[in-house]
Amino acid sequence: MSFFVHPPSWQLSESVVTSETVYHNRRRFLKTLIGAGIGASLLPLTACKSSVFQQSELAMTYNLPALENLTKNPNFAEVDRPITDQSLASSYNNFYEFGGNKSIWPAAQALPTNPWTVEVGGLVKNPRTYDLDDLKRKFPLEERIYRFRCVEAWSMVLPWVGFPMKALMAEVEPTSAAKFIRFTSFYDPNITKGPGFHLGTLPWPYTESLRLDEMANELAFFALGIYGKELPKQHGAPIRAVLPWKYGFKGAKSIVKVEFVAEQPATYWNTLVPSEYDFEANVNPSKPHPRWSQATEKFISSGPNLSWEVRATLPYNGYGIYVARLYS
Ligand SMILES: Nc1nc2c(c(=O)[nH]1)N[C@H]1C(S)=C(S)[C@@H](COP(=O)(O)O)O[C@H]1N2
Ligand SMILES: [Mo]
Repeated sequence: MSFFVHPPSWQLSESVVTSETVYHNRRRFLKTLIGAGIGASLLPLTACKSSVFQQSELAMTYNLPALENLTKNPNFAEVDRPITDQSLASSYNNFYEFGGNKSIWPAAQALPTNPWTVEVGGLVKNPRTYDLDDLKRKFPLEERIYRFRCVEAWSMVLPWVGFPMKALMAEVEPTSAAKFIRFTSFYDPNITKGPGFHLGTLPWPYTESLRLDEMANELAFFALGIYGKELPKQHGAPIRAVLPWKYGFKGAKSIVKVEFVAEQPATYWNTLVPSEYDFEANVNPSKPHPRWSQATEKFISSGPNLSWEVRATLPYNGYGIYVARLYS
């Protein structure tokens, strides 16, 4: 049994990966991805459970300041399964800027998060650039316990802290021309050195997008924290998107820019492999990924030893009452 990883390295089309000037880098890239690919993704965690040193290093990455004045949103106070242990959630991540496997948490510590600004603009009446203090002052923080489902068919339950995206919309007031929102993740090729960074041909920076009516939905959330504290870097500090009815890749990490636009923008995974990562990406048990079924998922809950329970995948990841009407 194995988890699947997104970059179908051997399937990346030639046009994406080939450039004569980067021939050697390309070979290194493919080696990295294949080495980290299907079947091997469990190894790093099992290896790290035996190391007390690594566990304490890991715990330091989430020993962060608590977020103050947060309320627990009673509508999202629990789900039908336990919250995933933080030691697992913070050591089993996808953050390709820092590497092509699940064990990017040490590499991700290179992410510079202070100072940080988020530029919000495009088709809005009130464009604004927020720093983190502005965001915390402006938007009351709440905790929401959400199911989290990766397109690779593993899942967790995570206690996010943040604010609903619709609160930001109300602040900046999109114009009637705005139809989509685009999120852009932090990008600095000298720092984010994951697979493919040396290949100018991959569609960095990581971008994702929603329709405006999806963004206005109750569920769409910006997280500034998790487990009551600031976000660890591996989770996409200091601010990332959380969209629990969609596959995890829609939730861009370490957001530096939020733009309101008229046309559906290109996004990272959809540009790389459109047949595997569609724009909508709603969790759907009856729509298989081209390379695996989505009917069940591997729910990862308790650590530090990696183990999982096989569960049926829920349509819209269990959030149909909030969002199904957006797609009728
Ligand atoms: N910038 C950026 N955002 C990203 C990714 C990424 O590689 N880069 N991976 C996505 C994927 S595939 C998933 S499943 C989630 C993982 O979030 P987590 O590591 O906090 O659980 O982040 C998403 N956001
Ligand atoms: Mo994912």
